[in-house]
Formats: sequence, C-alpha cells, structure tokens
Amino acid sequence: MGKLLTVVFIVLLAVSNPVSAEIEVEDLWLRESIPGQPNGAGFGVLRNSSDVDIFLVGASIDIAHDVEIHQHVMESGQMRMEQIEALMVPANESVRMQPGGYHLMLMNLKSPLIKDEWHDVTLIFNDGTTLEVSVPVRPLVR
Ligand SMILES: [Cu+2]
Repeated sequence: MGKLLTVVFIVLLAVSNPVSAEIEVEDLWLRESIPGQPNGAGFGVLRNSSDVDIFLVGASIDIAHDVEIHQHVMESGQMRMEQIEALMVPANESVRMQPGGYHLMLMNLKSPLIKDEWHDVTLIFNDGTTLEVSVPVRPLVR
C-alpha cells in the first residue's frame, strides 16, 4: 500500500464587479433647451456603493454629437465652465451634478431638448463599462 499524497491548490481569483454595477444614478435630468441654444446640459446624482473610487470618464446621447464633463470655476469674479477628463465618485459616497457645478455638457444638439421627452444616456466609467439610463427633460426653473 503506497501512501497517496494529494496536494490541492486553491487558486483564489480576485473577482471584482464591473464598475457600472457599483454606481446608482438618482434624479438624472436634462435641461430644457432655450431657443437658439446650441448645447444642452444634464444633472443628477451618482452614488458609489463600492469601496473603491470610481470615475465617470464620458457619456453619450442620441440627440448630441458629443458629451463632455464640465465643472464651473470662478475666475476673476466670473463663473466659467471648464471641461474635465473625469468626475470622481469617491468610495461609498455620491457626487451631485447640478446647475452651477459639475454637469454633463451635450455638445451640438441635433434638435432641441423638449420638456417631458425622455432620452437614453449612456454613462462610461473608468473600467470601460457603461450604464444606460433613461432621462427626462425638465425646465431649468421648476
Ligand atoms: Cu458646460
């Protein structure tokens, strides 16, 4: 009778969720277009339920040629918009996009954003995963 030696290798794979599965979107909305306005804007809250920081790196929408991520900065007493490469949603925290702050800038609208219409917005995160959200158009002043 030989002695059987069994060696078991257990390989633990570090499996992490796709970033888009860790983000919750709340109250996302698009600003109703004012006649003659070439660009649109989107606002809302992104909540990160994971233990790592997540970055929104882009977005797309059918009605605009491009979507940029913008912030407002104060410069010599004037508020000005500035494009940023990514918006950080810190681990277990949320970030609010709002008028006068961070927002999605819908560049070169193909047609105006009309109140009560809905559009699909695709959010793109730092690991390349995406999240599609249906978003209503609302007037700026409610
Ligand atoms: Cu802007």
